[in-house]
Amino acid sequence: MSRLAILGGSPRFSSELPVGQLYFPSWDRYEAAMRGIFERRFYTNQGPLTNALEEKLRAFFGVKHVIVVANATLGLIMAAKALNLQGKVIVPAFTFIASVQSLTWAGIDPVFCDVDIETHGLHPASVNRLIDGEVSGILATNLWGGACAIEELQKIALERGVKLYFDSAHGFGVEAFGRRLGGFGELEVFSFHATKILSATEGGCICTDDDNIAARLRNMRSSYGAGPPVDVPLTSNARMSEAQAAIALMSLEDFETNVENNRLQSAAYSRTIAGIPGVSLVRVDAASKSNFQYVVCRLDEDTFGMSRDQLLIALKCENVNVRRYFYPGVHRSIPYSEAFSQCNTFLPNTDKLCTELFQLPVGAMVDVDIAAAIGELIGDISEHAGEIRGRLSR
Ligand code: T4K
Repeated sequence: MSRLAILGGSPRFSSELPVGQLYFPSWDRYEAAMRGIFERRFYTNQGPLTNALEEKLRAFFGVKHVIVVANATLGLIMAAKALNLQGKVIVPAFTFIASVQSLTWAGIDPVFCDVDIETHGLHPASVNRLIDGEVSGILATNLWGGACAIEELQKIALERGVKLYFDSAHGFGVEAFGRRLGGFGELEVFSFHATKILSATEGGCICTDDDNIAARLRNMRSSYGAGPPVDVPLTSNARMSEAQAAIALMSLEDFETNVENNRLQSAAYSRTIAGIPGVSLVRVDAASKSNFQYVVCRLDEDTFGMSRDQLLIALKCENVNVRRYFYPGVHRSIPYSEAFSQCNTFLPNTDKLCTELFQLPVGAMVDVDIAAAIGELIGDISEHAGEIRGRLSR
């Protein structure tokens, strides 16, 4: 075993290994796609590639409408407006800040709700308790290539007369409760950011079976309105360009291969991490099929011998760029920590997950051997926990 970098050895990896899918098609395929755009002289505003992508995604998701957008953050803002949400919306604080900020941009107050410690999605009984006369909606998240308690949330939304929609930024291609994500609730929003399993470099889409919601979204997306005109409160520019759509189409062609690579890497992590005391891989059991987009680990500080953040420093020295999604909880982030200070005390599962979880490299920049080597590296670090703690406290 070579000496750990944090203790004076050389880094185990010569270049930085990132978290995130980072799919790049071959140069030949990219060049051919860009040539087509140049030949047609058509960059953006619902060109042939964007329309082809929407068509293919409609079939993929099995939904009536797919509206591709510039990124999921804009998709979430438009979703809140298209659903005519007012007053307050229930949302987890254990999420990427964009979920919550979409509400703020739409003029809605977020009501933070704790998450289930297993699914990391909204805890249904807590949601039910928080609904009052001012709550008009629930924004639930499907994280890590898994799913939240979708069916229970649907039941609550129906009984209590509020609108349910999903931030499925991590959920492309995931199957749960007998179908592919995309068709649950009023609508679902997906991210096609470069770090996601379906990449448009930047991008996203909104799925819905509701004709009116779809028409409102299409009119909002294009600044000047598009498709049959409907009344919308505001328009925006959330158009996806032809270049983004070209990458997304290639990424869609390679989707199953990329999922399989993720699955094999996840299995390699699972094998090598299994025997290390204090570290465990988070399972996404609520999904019958995952996209394995994230390899999420939980660390028990007492058993492992050092904190999650100390482990991250040791891994960074080895050129392994591990991330703490999500940290801090959104309720502890500006502007919410000030305006919603009362929330600081009663989201125990959120606070626990924010201190215990970390994401390991997975995707196109990683292979099975690298995943196994990172798993073994975590084992080496655990064996030297005392020495590393001493080094970090100097
Ligand atoms: N809802 C949820 C639950 C989300 O997680 C997100 C986004 C959204 C909504 C909003 O979706 P978008 O509006 O973004 O479509 C990343 C992504 O920017 C963000 O999309 C994602 N979630 C969030 C969880 O993570 P960072 O700040 O961690 O990314 P960054 O730039 O640090 O990149 C990660 C690693 O990859 C680094 O090591 C650098 C490397 N990298 C990254 C890019 C983009 C590269 O080597 N090349 C690249 O091109 O936010």
